[in-house]
Amino acid sequence: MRITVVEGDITQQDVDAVVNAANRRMRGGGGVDGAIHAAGGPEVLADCERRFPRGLATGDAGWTTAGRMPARWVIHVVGPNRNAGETDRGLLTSCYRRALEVADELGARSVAFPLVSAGVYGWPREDAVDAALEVFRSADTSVDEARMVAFGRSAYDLIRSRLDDERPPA
Ligand code: AR6
Repeated sequence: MRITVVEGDITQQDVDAVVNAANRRMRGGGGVDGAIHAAGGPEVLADCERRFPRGLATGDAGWTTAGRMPARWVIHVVGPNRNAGETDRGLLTSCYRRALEVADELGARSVAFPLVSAGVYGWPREDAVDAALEVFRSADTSVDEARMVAFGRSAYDLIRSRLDDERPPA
């Protein structure tokens, strides 16, 4: 699996699936969740209500339509809310692992990821990047491209530097 990095808005990515940093209620919210529901339109919320009547557990993933976005599916994950005392890093790596499993079930080959939990949920950004990279590096999946979408220049530079750090010298 190739790991790529772009700076931009996840809702505009031309990939099979975009990952949403949702919450347990699965009825939309702020941050990337708000942007995905706004760009995808009301079909995304309607599909959330249909597929997740009782919401989703922290660390888990599930899919809906992407509505009006270029992608075909949204893979929703619920990251740990560090600000509410959810400090178990395994819950964060679980989001990425489960997202790739759902992508494989769907047959999605390209998947765009935000930095789950690194916004409102307060996970330190550098460790949020490393958690994603750890899972991507060791994943057994049919996904060809994991695209990390950096929201802003400083996130882009951080992800690039963590990626380059991990690469052994030639
Ligand atoms: N494209 C890519 N990345 C984005 C975008 C975007 N359009 N918008 C924000 N980010 P957050 P969380 C980045 O807060 O910490 C919501 O209210 C952002 O810079 O969206 O998992 C949900 O409903 C940050 O790096 O998600 C939940 O209640 C990253 O996406 C809660 O927030 C994640 O920030 C989830 O909090």
